[in-house]
Amino acid sequence: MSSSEPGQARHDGGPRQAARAAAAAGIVAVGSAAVLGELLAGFFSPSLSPMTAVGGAVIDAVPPGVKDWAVAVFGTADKAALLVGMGLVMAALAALAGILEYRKRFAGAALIGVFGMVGLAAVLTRAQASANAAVLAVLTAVVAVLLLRFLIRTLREWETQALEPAPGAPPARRRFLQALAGGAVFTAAGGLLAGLWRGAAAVASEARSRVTLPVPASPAPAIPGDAEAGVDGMQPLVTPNKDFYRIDTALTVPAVDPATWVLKVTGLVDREVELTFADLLAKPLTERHITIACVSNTVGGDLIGNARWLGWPVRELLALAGPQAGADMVLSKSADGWTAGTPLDVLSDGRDALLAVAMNGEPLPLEHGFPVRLVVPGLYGYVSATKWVTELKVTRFADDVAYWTPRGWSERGPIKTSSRIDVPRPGRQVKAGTIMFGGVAWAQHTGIGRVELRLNRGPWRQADLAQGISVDTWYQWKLGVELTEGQYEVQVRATDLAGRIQDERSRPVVPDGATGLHTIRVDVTP
Ligand SMILES: Nc1nc2c(c(=O)[nH]1)N[C@H]1C(S)=C(S)[C@@H](COP(=O)(O)O)O[C@H]1N2
Ligand SMILES: [Mo]
Repeated sequence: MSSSEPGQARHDGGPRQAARAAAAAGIVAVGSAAVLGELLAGFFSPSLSPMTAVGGAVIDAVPPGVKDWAVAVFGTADKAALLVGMGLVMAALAALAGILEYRKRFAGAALIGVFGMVGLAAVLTRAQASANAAVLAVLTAVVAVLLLRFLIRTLREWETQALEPAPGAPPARRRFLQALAGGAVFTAAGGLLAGLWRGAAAVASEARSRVTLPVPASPAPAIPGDAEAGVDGMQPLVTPNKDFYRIDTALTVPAVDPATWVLKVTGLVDREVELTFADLLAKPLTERHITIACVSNTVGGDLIGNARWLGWPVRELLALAGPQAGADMVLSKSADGWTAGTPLDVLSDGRDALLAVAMNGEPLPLEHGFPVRLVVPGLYGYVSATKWVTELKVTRFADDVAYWTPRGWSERGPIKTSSRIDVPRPGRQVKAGTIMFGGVAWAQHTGIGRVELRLNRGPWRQADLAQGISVDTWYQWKLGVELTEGQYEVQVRATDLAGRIQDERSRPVVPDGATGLHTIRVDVTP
């Protein structure tokens, strides 16, 4: 083996421009990793983007004078200029990391590590900081280090082979150049794609930040003082937007510009109607707490959330259009082509089915359907809660089929009455004495009348049921039970305000929602 330091090989027939090759390796490694991070953020949620987090932190850290200067020079392109500037700084650091790694193993990796930590700090200080965003930032840095290590190792092999040509050995030169070219193409193509997404998402986010929500004509009734059961460790009665479950088929979050958004009412109607976002905001809006749930929510699962929605009642829009005799379904279409089929009578029967523009006092988050979505009390999301909605086609179940129907899910999807134990948390050990159980129960649009708990299949005991915000929301409940050491199986069941007990038979989520009793095991220690 040659004992020469890699750096000395430069003039001996190895890669002549070793430092330049190492710098290129650094740029390609960091570029590929950063683009991968942006593409993953594009797929899952724009709020995870490491570049956005770092850019946001830079904006927050920069003195106001510099900000004013940037706006004066770049105008509305100031964000784009910031991203380009960040790209240049990253490229320079990446080149340096490449050269350092080439001179001394792990030196470049260490530099990337340091900047990965800075990036992670930026992610964690953001208002939307989440564990997933932190994971993505760390993943990006790890991928950058691995790629850099691989490229520099191959570069060194190239040199070694140039010094001591080994017949039959795979030419490292070719491998290095191929990997470099492949990474460069990925960075360029992926970067372009991520840039286009980001551009569209930026337009939508900008527009979202400029929306002024009107004061509701019919405000949400105040939450009753005794709607919270007051048990430690329960989920909040109103789910914060950032914790709200998200389900959709959208590979990338549709970025809809409210300036060009229109909602069309078509099909079996006397008059087709078109509504702009401005038209919608000018209507007398209704604000209500409504708990929506996914048909894929398993018994005890968390694909359910309660929010305060602001919107225009769908029945008023339908009344403008005038549905014709024979129509029994409204096929709502999303900007991304997804569809839901909702019974016309549910949308007309007076319940608060809304064309919602806001969630918990904010314009809809992009992931939750900005600028406009449907929210229908009492129906699972897949047959009612169309996000990024663009059309309501009045039609008949016999003539039109919604997205999930041919995929094995029922045409109709009323939410099934169900209940859940949230406290004590599963697997948590509890001490003998009075143990506080707590959870939620829901029977949207009917309301909950009673919640009961049973231990080890004994008699049902009635829990303390908190007041619901309305019959369209979930209800919290609690029950303190005196327990001695031992193992307990605890089950909950709800009865709706019409006196119907929830279906106790265990059935899967397909085709129209799971049934059965949420059952937990509790270990009581002395
Ligand atoms: N455009 C569109 N809207 C959609 C869906 C979808 O896949 N695409 N999924 C629906 C389903 S199955 C559910 S449960 C709810 C979830 O709404 P959320 O993501 O705001 O919680 O959205 C509904 N609206
Ligand atoms: Mo769903």
